Amino acid sequence: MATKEMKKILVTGAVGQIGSELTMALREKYGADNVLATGRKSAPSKELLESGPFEYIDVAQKDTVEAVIKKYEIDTVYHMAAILSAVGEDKPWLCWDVNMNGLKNVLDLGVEHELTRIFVPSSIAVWGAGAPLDMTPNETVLKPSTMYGVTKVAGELLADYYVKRFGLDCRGVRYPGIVSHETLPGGGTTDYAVAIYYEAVKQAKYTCFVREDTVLPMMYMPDAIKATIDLMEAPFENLKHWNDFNIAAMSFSVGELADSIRRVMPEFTCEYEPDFRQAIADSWPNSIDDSVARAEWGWKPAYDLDAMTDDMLTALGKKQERGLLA
Ligand code: AKB
Repeated sequence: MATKEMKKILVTGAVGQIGSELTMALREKYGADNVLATGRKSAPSKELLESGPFEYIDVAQKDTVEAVIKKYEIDTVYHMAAILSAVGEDKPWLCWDVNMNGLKNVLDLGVEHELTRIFVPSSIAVWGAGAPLDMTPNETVLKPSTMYGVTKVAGELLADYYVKRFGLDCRGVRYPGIVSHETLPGGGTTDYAVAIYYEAVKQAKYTCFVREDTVLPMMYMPDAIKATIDLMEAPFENLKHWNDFNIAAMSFSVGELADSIRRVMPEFTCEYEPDFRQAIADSWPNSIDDSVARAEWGWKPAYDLDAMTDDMLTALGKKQERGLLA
């Protein structure tokens, strides 16, 4: 029987880039049987499937989410299911449906089932025209140009509203681009910062879809997982913000990223063929000020660019040796 102390966790979007590694970290921390991984369509990895429970749900269909909340006596949700920026421009109404109606369903179920806590992720996509590009502060103009950004601003405001109006405990961070080697990202603008490592290991060359001088805030997955769990563990009374924490780790241009790879692989070459994602990248900040997260719940990243590059190339090199890089 689940108690308030014994967390029973639901991860939506558990097959995705962050969700898949977050699920494994949560299973390690809270016990595999206490962490339900869910996805909509994509097949889960063998690791995800064999290490604990898995169910298919569609966050935009409230009854499918409610069914697993009841079945597994869920008290905590990490709501990672989302359509990202590039796919969101191709399918804006799907993006609205999944990101907004999906979030509202989860928040409503949080109130109806008196859930203990919900994680509501946001993104650097909340910014657009009028926000400072360098060291963008927590509090500033939020005028995104993408549908993804619109849903992330509205999502932050909606979740804050549920805290104030219904006393629901929800929290979230504004993720920068996340770099990782377990699960590929799908449909984001910052995906180039992952693809470049895969292509470096596979063929020592990469054609990037944004310009060489494009600078964006980025973070290595272990730091993203730590930020997520640390914020969820923070005492509520310490928080003055809830769903809109800036978190930063590093900022670099694609040229600097390629140089970091060349430190280890001098033969690596990178070419540039910018597409529609350049305009999205240009609308986002170069770097962000995360002093609010540092002050309220002790956020501090561990990885910089070269430490991340060393780890990524080692991990992907091992995958290559085992024939796991297609
Ligand atoms: C995207 O590029 O859409 C995401 C994000 C920054 O939220 N990675």
